[in-house]
Amino acid sequence: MRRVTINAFELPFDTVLSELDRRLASDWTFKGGRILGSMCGDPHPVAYEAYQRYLAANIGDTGLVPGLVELEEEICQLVGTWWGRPQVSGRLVTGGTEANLLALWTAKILAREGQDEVILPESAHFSFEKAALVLDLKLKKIPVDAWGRADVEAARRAVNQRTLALVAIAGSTALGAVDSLPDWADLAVQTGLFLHIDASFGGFVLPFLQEAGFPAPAFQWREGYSSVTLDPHKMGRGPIPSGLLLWKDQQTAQATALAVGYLSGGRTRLNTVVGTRSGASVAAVWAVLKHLGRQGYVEIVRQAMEDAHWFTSAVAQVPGVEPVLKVPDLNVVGVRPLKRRADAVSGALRQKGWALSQWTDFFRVVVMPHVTRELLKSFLSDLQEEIP
Ligand code: 0PR
Repeated sequence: MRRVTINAFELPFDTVLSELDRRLASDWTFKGGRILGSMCGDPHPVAYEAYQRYLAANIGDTGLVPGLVELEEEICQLVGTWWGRPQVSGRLVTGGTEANLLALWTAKILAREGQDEVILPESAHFSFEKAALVLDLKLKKIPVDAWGRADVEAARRAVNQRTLALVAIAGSTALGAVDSLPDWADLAVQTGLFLHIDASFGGFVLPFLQEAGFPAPAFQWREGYSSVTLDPHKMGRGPIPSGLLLWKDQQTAQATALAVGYLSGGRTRLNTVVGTRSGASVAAVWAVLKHLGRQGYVEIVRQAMEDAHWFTSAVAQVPGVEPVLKVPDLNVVGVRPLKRRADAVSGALRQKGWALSQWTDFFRVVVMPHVTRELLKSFLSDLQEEIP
């Protein structure tokens, strides 16, 4: 067993850091680039810097950090503007899981007695399973089409007296598929139901696609949207942890608020799941947004989409595999081996130094900024060797 000590001075500062480096040396990092299956990536250098500076700040104690509170508001307003609704209210949270939980919690508070079913696509992330367990809700899953997009008509048929909320996905976990958001918005308006959009992945891609020269599925905030999840720690180049929940307005955002009287700034209302929250994440996300600006994200998205399309066509040329979608909506590419099991192929590729994520009959390559064209070429040659 490893020896645990209570003597804080046992290892000198430098030694403990080099020991840390030694212990973690064989962990995978984004810097090496060979993590192909992750929706996270290396944060922008300005995020590293900002995060370190404000590591000790707790934005959960709002009275202590009015500056950070203002930055959080600016983050929400800026991202809301990119989504076509600057008047949103939002919170920077730990990621998509917490944001989705917070969204469904909001829906539950606003619901009538007896409403406890959430209608969502079968492509939804497993965070909704957790949210349903925590909030004691039932999930009603509807099928997706050949493009991985939810069948909104099936959702319409599934609505009944018990329906509490609708969830649509803008960038599915497996294939980056974007549901037909205008149809979901119409359904929400017609039924008066709470509609949450999970744009954890697509949130920092969709607003920039058109300018980057790619067809953009409709995403702009419409009447009917109640909340949207977007994760800076996925395509936003923010630090881990950073997720974002945007509510349509201040009133909706207040549904989960709890009055807390004893904190140093006086009586305040806190509407997040967690109490102590990372001020460093807020500072770092603000810094990345301000540094990259709209144009910076357009360039990131242009590169990622060019490489994703190039990779999709290249996979189509490799005998024995096929891209799951002929044209991906976003920079996520599913690769289906035709004669071997997907997990066997991804396992063999892992031996060659590539980290992938796999589903039953395909594996996923997420073309994050650290996944360069050179790297994809080298991956393809290993894939070709593996698929004779
Ligand atoms: N919604 C969608 C559509 C997601 O894809 C994810 C995570 C979430 C919500 C939950 O977000 P958090 O993980 O931030 O709570 N999707 C990634 C996935 O399952 C999570 C991930 C990221 C896994 C990086 C591994 C990894 O290396 O692929």
